[in-house]
Amino acid sequence: MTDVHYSDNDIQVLEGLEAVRKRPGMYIGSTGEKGLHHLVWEIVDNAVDESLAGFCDDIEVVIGKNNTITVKDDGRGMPTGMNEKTGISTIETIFTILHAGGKFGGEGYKVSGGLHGVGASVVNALSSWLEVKVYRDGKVHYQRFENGGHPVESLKVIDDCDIERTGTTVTFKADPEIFNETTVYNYDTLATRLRELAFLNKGLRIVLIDEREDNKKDEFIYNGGIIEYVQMLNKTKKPIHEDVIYVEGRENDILIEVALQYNESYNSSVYSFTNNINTYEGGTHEDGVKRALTRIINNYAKNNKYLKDSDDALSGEDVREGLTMIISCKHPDPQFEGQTKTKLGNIEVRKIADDVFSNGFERFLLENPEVAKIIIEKAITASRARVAAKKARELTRRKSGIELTNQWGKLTDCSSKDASISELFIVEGDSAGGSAKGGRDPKTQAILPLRGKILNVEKARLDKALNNEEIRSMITALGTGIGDEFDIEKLRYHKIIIMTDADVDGSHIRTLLLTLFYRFFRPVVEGGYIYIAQPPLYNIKYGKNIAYALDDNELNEVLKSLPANVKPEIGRNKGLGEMDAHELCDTTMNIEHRTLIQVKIEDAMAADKTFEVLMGEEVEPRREFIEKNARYAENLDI
Ligand code: 0RA
Repeated sequence: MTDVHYSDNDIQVLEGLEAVRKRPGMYIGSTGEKGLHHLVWEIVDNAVDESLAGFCDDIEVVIGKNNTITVKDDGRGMPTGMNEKTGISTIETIFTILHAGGKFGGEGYKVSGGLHGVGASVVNALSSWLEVKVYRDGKVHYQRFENGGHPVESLKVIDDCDIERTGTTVTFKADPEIFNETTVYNYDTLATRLRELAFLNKGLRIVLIDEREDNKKDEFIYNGGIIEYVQMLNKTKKPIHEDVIYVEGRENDILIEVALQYNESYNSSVYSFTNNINTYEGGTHEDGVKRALTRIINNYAKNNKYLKDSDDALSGEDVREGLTMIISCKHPDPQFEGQTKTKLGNIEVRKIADDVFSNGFERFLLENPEVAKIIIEKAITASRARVAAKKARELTRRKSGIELTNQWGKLTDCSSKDASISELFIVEGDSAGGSAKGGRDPKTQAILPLRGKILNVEKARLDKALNNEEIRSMITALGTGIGDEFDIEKLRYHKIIIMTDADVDGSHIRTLLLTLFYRFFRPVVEGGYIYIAQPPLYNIKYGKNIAYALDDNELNEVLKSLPANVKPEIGRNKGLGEMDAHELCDTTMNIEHRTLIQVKIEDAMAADKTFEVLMGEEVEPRREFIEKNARYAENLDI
């Protein structure tokens, strides 16, 4: 560094960068893996800003063999002239003076001023070496820094290039003395964020190349921007309308973009961004859009008679059930607040986001009444389920002490308190309940009889079903609570066995129970705690013996296996209630002999759909369902 002349100004500069090396955590959060990747974001953000300014549409990030990082863009190229204030080149100023970067960007939206925002000089300070090349005016400008940001020599021209070619390339090597845990980059971490940046900046092409792994490469370019983002998020879900709804608008240089699509799930996935920064804590842009969504859906539902004036309004939660939504705001002067500085604070944005979204979304609903109907019906269902869940929660919460004992009067509990060996048989009907009580192992098997008929005659929706006392006693027996209070750790039985008759009524009750579990106790289903008992359909008597068969196949096998001269008598089991305790134990409950079917989440999901068909007012789909399930259709009257 003999050819570098230090002025007073330079001394100040180096003291600045020295401060960064002394307390790196203050600038990049940590010197662990997260801090290491932070260096990449600082440099990438500058390139994305150039894209936001409208001058760059191609960014390439290369992880070198030795864990160097190169970020190359095709923007205008950093300014190569002298800086009057510092007396050194603008490029050197950007890379050596703390917080200098932002002052050279001029007006416009910026990622770089936001969450990271410490600037290129911090990356330089924490690097063993850093090189910058700028392609501008037919020349290649170059400067190299070493040992935490010391210029090796001043900016110089090292080559000519095509006059058309412009852009900036920065390469650096994180200093292992600073990043003493690791200097190895994680491909997936980089890929995830770069993909996100590509979604948030439609048309911007971002390439990631890993030279450590045989030039492994990903290219991210989304001409549909956040519309494609929503499509990706919904890829593993089932959308309930085909097209993603997209709204955009601008007021006073503040740009709002919203993309949304509903899916069959019960969760809401709303993500918001400002200047490409994920505002995890939300803020005024998110508030404005959510407020507008609730208002517009309620207005539309009332105006189109989906809701009566006397009905309760749909809540924010109701209209966001199954919603996947991305909100992107671009703001020239964003104020980030909150614990992690990821909450947008600018108050004017609330109204702008509300105005932009409500105008666009209202128009969409008016122009697409079929989609509007699907969305509104989903929200109304959500609202009913919410009210029902609240009621059930209150009812199960209120029961305590004596009341609880009464409530559990129907439950014949097992003596074991160890959930892992305890089983709850949910049995249809009192008489089957009686047989089950007689045939159980009292240590591990609990019996809860349900009065099937009550459920069956009532073409009940779920909310009504939750008013049903039988179902409430089941909720209490499970022990988990419901809704916000749900706690899978409190589940009292690790096998919950639905034992219903092999007829339409039985199938109907099973469907209702599965739906109930799916909607309100999903972790119980996901945990594999729900089973279906398999009572035999046939009994085969021969001489003094009896055999059982689950279905026609088994029946044939049993018959084939019998000795030639016996004359078997084949009986069809009508219901669980007709089996005595001994029979029920032998065929359906005894761990040694029984067959259980473990319920998978897909089964419960299917039941949830079937529920609509079975419980709905329309006879035709119900008849169709029953015809398809002809095995059970014998005793049916519709
Ligand atoms: C300010 C002005 C100009 C370019 C840039 C910033 C710029 C910075 C970076 C950082 C990474 N890539 C970049 N590309 C451009 C140019 C202004 C002009 O052309 O007059």
